[in-house]
Amino acid sequence: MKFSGELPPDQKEALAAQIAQLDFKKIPQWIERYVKNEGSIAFPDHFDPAPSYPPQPKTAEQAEKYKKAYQLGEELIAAGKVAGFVVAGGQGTRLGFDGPKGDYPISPVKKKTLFHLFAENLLAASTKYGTTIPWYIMTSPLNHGETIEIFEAAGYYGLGKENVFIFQQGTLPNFDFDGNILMAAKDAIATSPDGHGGSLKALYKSGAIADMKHRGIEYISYFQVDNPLVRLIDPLFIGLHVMDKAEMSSKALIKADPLEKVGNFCLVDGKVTVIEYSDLPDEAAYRTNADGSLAFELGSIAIHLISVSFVEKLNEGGGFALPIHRAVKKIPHIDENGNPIEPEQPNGVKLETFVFDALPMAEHSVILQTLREEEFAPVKNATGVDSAEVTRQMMIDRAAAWLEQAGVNVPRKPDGTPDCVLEIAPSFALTPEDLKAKLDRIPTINPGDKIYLG
Ligand code: UD2
Repeated sequence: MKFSGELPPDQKEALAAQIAQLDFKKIPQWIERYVKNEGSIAFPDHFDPAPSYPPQPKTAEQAEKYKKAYQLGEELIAAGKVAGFVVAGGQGTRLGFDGPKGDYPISPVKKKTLFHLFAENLLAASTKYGTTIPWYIMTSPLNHGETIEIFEAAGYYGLGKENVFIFQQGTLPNFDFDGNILMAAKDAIATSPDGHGGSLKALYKSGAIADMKHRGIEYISYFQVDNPLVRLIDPLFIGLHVMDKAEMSSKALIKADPLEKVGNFCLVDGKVTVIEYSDLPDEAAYRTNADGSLAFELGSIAIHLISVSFVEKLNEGGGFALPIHRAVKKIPHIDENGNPIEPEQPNGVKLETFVFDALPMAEHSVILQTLREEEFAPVKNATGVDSAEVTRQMMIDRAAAWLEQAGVNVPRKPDGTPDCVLEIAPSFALTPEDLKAKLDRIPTINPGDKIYLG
């Protein structure tokens, strides 16, 4: 407030409004616990591996359940009870891409953006099931305006503006290590998005939940903006979630190695809980079962199904708060004389919440395993692991596998990778089964070909 005397009335007002948003009840505790100290989440005394459904049924009984679940899922989709929801408020710093990550061109042949692919996916599922699947998009002050511009320019990718609901998540103030709130400018507090956990509040506060209820939506298909392989609308997942009366469910992968940087699905006091890779003790990470598999083998890939009633229950019940996680960061700010500082070393703490921390608040929760090559290829880094190059190759690999399952010959190099560039548009096929129905439209694929099926 030191500079407020120098500010013109409108800026003074804007600053006052920002200050009024601060949670003065909680801030002193946060400063003590997470800013001045490293105090992380209370770690459970005892935790076990969480049970899950395998990608394919293992017994006749399970096969029967999967069949029923799939049918139920399809009925619920067709009845218009399912919406898509992407969290896209992150900064995407690691990718080094200037703009909202959803605008990153990713598809192997047509270079369609992530947003474009998700939109096509929802449009194709809407057509397949004879319904309208609306899309909810969470942004943050870092990218809200740009995201709207992208959707406007793209004509909402054919979904219809009325079926796309874009809203902003909340923010939390940034602190220096002494617990002072940093100022971004004389008229603005330094803040950052409150993490993807903020979605559970923002869905409610923004009116998205009210909009869903108005449309008759009961289930929210939650996914991250960085994963173009995600099966956005999955009848089996939806059906299992509903049959098991779950409130919030998750998809999981068998981890590639004990220390893979994904959250671990555990059971704490009978509740599904995600323990971050950085918090899982090495002993647990490396523990194996009698058959040699990892005891804690299920990694979280941030794909969830969330019941609308669960989000309502959390928000209406009062007292709903997710645990706070701290991140030490370089935070640009102004100093006490108003001079801008661009720190070269981490100089403060940002706070955020994670959506999976809501899992233990759910009465019931289902975990469905999926396969990495089918459903998980996040674009996170400019090069190397989880880079766009790796994601594109995984998109080609999955297309090749689907084509081969449909009986199409795909040329392969001596090392087994496809000797062609392939892209299957969601409008052409959402599943390998969809491809089988379109064999007459698939050309012969020769080595070196670039094939787009759309
Ligand atoms: C997340 C998970 C990790 C694993 C991985 C899969 C955490 C802490 N870890 O890792 O366990 O599942 O994803 O890819 O979540 N976002 C917002 N608002 C925010 C912050 C993030 O919308 O304030 C969105 C962001 O746009 C992105 C998603 O959340 O779609 C994940 O964010 P991230 O890239 O920071 O997550 P990451 O890679 O740390």
